[in-house]
Parts: sequence; C-alpha cells; structure tokens
Amino acid sequence: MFGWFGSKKTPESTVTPLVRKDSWYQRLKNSLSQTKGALLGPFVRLLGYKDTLTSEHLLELKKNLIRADIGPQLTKELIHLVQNTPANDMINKLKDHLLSLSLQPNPEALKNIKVIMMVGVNGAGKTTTTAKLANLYRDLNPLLIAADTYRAAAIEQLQHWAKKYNLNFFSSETTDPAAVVFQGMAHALSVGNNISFIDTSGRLHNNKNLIQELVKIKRVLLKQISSADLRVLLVLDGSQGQNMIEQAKTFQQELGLDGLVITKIDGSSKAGAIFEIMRSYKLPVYFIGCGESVDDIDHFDSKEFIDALFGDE
Ligand SMILES: Nc1nc2c(ncn2[C@@H]2O[C@H](COP(=O)(O)OP(=O)(O)O)[C@@H](O)[C@H]2O)c(=O)[nH]1
Ligand SMILES: [Mg+2]
Repeated sequence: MFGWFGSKKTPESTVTPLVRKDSWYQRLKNSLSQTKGALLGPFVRLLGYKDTLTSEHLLELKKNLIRADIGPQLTKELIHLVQNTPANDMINKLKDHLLSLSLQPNPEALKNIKVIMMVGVNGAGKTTTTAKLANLYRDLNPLLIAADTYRAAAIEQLQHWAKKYNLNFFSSETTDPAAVVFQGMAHALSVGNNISFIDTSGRLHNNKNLIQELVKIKRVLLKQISSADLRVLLVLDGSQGQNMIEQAKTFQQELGLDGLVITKIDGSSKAGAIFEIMRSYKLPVYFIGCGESVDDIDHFDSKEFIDALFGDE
C-alpha cells in the first residue's frame, strides 16, 4: 500500500484560472435549498410587496433565522436591520449585510499556494475534500499526501480516489505523520508537483495533544516551503451548524488557520452558521463542498453563495 505513484513530468508551472463549471451555480442552489427553506419560511411568500414588516413578521423571521442556524447574535442584528422596512426591501437588506460579513481569499493570493493542509474533526470531509481539490487543480500536476497514519483505511481511501482519478499519490510506512509529510514534500519538490494536498487524521478539537501533532506537521512543512505558499484549511461539516464555531475557535487558537472549507451543505439546513464563523474568526472560506462526487466542489464566491441562498430572482 505504501509508496507513491504518478507522473514525473513537470508541466509549466503557470497557474491557469480554474474553469467554472456551468452547472455549479445550479448545484449550489439545489444544495442550499434546505437552508433556504429554513431561512425563508412560508410567511415571506405571503408578504405583500410594500407591506412594512410587522412585529409578527419579525418574530417569524427571527424563528427562520434561528432555524437556518444563523446564530443568536447575528439574528438579533439582522432583525434590527430590517425593522420598519418594506417587505420588498427585506431580502436585499439581509443579503447585503451577510455579504458584508463574508470573506473569501484574494484570487491573486490563490496563485501562490503550493501546499494545502487539511485539518478538522473526524468525518468532516477531509479525505474526500483532499481528493476533490487535487482533481480540481489537476492541471498543476498535484500530489496527494496521505498523512492520516492513524487508520490504514484512511490511506486506502485516499489511494482509491487517486487511482480512480489518476492523481499522483504519496504514502509512507512511517507512523509519524510529520515524517510522512516531510518525505511527501521532498518528493513533490524533487518530482515537480506544483501543488500538494495533505490529508491528516481527525482530531477532536478539544484534544490538545493531538492538535500539537498538527502543529508539528506545520512546523516541519515550514522548513521546506515558505508560509506564503502554505494554506492550512479547517474542514467543517456544514450540517453541524453552530458546533462549527467551537471547532474553528480551537483550531484557530492552537494551530493557526488560513481559511475554511465547508462541506456537506447539501442535505443540511444549517449552513447559515458559516457567516458567524467568517465574522468571528476573520477566516475566509476557500471552498464549498456539496456532495460526494469528485466534482462536487468549487471556490467559495460569497455573492454567488448568497444569491443561491436567497434566490436571485
Ligand atoms: N453529502 C456530502 N457528503 C460528503 C461531503 N464531503 C464528504 N462527504 C461524506 O462524508 C463522509 C466523511 O468524509 P471523509 O472525507 O472520510 O471525512 P474525514 O474523516 O474528515 O476524512 C464520507 O462518507 C463522505 O463521502 C459533501 O460535501 N456532501
Ligand atoms: Mg479522513
């Protein structure tokens, strides 16, 4: 099982902008339909065009915002914002405010990335996302590094994706994940993989010793590449709602994060929580995952996300 496979050829290291799939917006809309349903409950459709929102409307809206897991603080803020607002203005006001809280990486900064390290709790979607991203960046001759040494099954899971989608793959018999990463990066640098994606094992965010292992991996990586080339991304299961906030807090404090990946926004009505996380921790969302297939991922575009959430009609 251990070893590597893949191409030795080094393509030109020009970073080509990723081609947006036409169907992505539609998929995003479908995936967010449950959160949208929670957010815009039936009363919204019943509102007369120019009605000023009454206290009953505001109460309904408040329930909806809580249902979509927007969180108590932001709910309060949004309700305050739309008081005395005609109904036809309400959605635009909500959208504008959420847009003002949203953070996404600067496209220029994206071009520097040489290594993306995934961290997060068990089951958040790290391994799946690692593979999806390598596929998304396949023009850059990416390398997958299997550093979840706790479970042989995790290495096999990543290897399976690599074989299926013809992606370069590295694993090692070493059980120390930092050593695997060091070897993997040395391999990537010698072979000429322009970007590497590192899968790590799941940590309970409250297990400080395990998080220290991630700190060690990061330290080892920074001996091989500069911090400008590294992104440490916390993978969050979007169906976890407000629980994501606590995870972001600990990983940010203990490890230091560059951004977030939100997975499983399909099948969840709690995607609203991501706004509070962006605001509280000043962390941009890099990618959004909306399914189990290899192409169910794309860059986070806050305007597109909010349009998909509220409807762009
Ligand atoms: N519906 C859905 N399932 C996902 C998504 N991302 C991952 N999963 C599933 O979530 C489960 C856990 O994913 P995995 O990548 O193994 O999580 P890890 O423990 O963090 O590595 C798997 O069954 C994945 O297929 C997503 O965006 N949508
Ligand atoms: Mg995994």
